[in-house]
Amino acid sequence: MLKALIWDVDGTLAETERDGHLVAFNQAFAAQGLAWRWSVEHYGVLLRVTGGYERLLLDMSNRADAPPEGAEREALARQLHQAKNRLYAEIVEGGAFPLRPGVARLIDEARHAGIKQAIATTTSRMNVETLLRARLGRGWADAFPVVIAGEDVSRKKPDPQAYRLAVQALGVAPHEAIAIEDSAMGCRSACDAGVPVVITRSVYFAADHVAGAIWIGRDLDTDDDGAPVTLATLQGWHERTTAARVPIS
Ligand code: XBP
Ligand code: MG
Repeated sequence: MLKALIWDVDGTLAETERDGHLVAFNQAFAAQGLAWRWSVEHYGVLLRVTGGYERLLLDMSNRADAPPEGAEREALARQLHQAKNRLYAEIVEGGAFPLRPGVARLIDEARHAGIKQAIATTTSRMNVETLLRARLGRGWADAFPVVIAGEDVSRKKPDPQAYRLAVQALGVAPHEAIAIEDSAMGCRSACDAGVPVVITRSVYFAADHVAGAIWIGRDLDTDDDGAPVTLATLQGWHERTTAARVPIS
């Protein structure tokens, strides 16, 4: 039986990467007096590394004008990352982008049906809170009693730690939940924790090869037959998957 939904944030709830984090990174570079600018394409390459701080370090490792590897580089990355998150909050609060199709409806439906919900993300906690408060209103935390964010794990996705912590905090078995993700790395994280995964493809991972998901779609608005993806749809996919795993004696 489906008891919980565990939501990824970036790319899944909204197109936060292209329309939020990328814009904010470039604003942070400008505010710091740096001539660095990341294009939409370059950011797509950097997204292979999860975590904004880690992404900054990766980019700096390929720049001749970055501080040398070590304490100075790390301090600059930390400073830029904090500035980026402040600027990201301004962009989100300015209403620049909406939740993706079907997301608000499913969150609401699950909430009213008593299905537990959690967040499992590599992004920073303040980014989650800002986005959910801005898009769902002050009562957002009633729908999400469990939030596992980047600061809560020692190993970010694709490591399964975030999903392991989420199911533990929800008090459900991994197979009693569904993870909703947009990327192959997120899918691997949930799958390795034993949580069945539904993929709603985001702009950056539209053509990614994703292994192990129970459903892969363009968004959560409609299923393969053009019908709305409802809680009942998720329950049907979940039942089919878990039934298939029961050994026939
Ligand atoms: C996506 C990420 C994050 C964001 C930026 O997380 O990898 O790093 O790009 O957020 P998910 P931070 O898809 O798991 O939500 O700068 O706070 O890391
Ligand atoms: Mg994501």
